Amino acid sequence: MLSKKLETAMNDQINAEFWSAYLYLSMSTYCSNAGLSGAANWFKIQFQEEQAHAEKFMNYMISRGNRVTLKPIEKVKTSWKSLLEAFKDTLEHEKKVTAMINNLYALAEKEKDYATKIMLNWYVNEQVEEEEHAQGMIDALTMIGDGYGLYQFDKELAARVFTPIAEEE
Ligand code: OFO
Repeated sequence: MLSKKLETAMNDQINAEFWSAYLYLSMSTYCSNAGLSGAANWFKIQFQEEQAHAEKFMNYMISRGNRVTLKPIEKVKTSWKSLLEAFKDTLEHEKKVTAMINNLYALAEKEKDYATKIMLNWYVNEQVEEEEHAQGMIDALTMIGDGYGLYQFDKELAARVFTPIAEEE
């Protein structure tokens, strides 16, 4: 069983993952309204991924005999000036999530909860990817600007598909 401190911190993390999901769903609807259907798809997949992150934590807590407590989800931003601004917000948000995961890891280490440390490795690696993807989008959008480049880039984002987290991970 996780300590009370870890249980509380993990419940906060579950809330943060659902907040992330809600943020990306909001970005998806913004993109749909802006005529960027590919980007809308990209953020919709991101929304699904964040829900999967929350569920992975929930399943872990239940397997350790802890109580999952779902808290209210705070409101999110609903409009952006451009797709570039949405991805800049994405990167800033993911940096905050990385810091939260690192804090969780440090707590697990302090409490000598080795199983939790091993489980958190997946999230540590995932955050490297999350930041890399957001930075990649910012770099691409800065390069292509608006107009035809953006039109083509949006088509590429339409190809993203959701991949569930593998059982053993
Ligand atoms: Fe769950 O990684 Fe983004 O927030």
